[in-house]
Amino acid sequence: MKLERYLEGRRLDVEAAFDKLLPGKKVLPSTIHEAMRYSIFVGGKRLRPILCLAAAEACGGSRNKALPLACAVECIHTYSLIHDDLPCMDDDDMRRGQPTCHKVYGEAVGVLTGDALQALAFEIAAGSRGSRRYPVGALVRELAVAAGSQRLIAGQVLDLEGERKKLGKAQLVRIHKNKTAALIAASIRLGAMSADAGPKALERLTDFGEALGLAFQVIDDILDVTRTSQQLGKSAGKDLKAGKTTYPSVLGLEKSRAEAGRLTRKAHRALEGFGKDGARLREIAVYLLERDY
Ligand code: GRG
Repeated sequence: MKLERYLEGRRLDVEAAFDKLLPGKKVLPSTIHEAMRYSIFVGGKRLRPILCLAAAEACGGSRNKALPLACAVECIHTYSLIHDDLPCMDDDDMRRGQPTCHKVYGEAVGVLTGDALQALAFEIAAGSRGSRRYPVGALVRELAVAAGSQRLIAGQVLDLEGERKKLGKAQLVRIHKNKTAALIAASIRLGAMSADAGPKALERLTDFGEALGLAFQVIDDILDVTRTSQQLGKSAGKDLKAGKTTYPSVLGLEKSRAEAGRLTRKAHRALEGFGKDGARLREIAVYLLERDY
């Protein structure tokens, strides 16, 4: 199957699952459930859930079994975007091509929508099926660690503290390993864990996820300076305005592109032991390297 069709098919699977997992719009209090549905369904590439499903397949597992975990990761991601867009953080009006959650529902409901999606992520993960090596508690823990104060939140704190300071490449990498790569790697690991991946396969996929996550962020930084807000569906040129150190500001555009290529090759090398089973993940890495939104 062509990659575009695969991505579209998996996106639809994830969205159909969400329709069942999210409380209905009319469930009281309806404001919060409407805002949760708005934020999930407004758009998004569904990269993390798709990677979770593709990793399960690469390990010989079933997509259906991994689907709740894929949705749980997307809940954490969407909550982080909602909170990141709040006036006390990056203060943004546009996300996924539409007004941000707090612009539509107000700041207080924006905070609560993020909170509710985070709680829902754990509810969904707790209701998923574990495998022989990884009982459901291990899956919930995996998600909690990736979303917690030493990974996703750590990245956000370091990012905020780094504003208007000149950071070096090592500090930049530290931010993005936590802010971006940790959740991407966890998405992949969760898919593999649901498929009962052996320790070696899980280690390889962790290396793949970490390299891919960093490559994804380098490209994100490049697009922030080379694309318009309309093309991105979020405010472009934002990093510069916020006084943030980025890959292009440290390395320049040319070297940043080379860095993204280097990281993608590193991700590919991690997949070598998978042979044909790793083909989809390999293809997704190339697609992300070449993306223009
Ligand atoms: C506020 C707890 C908290 C964390 C914030 C994820 C994050 C940390 C902030 C969001 C802003 C940002 C630029 C994060 C880096 C990760 C990233 C590139 C997110 C955008 O992910 P995409 O492009 O978004 O996959 P879609 O909308 O396609 O899902």
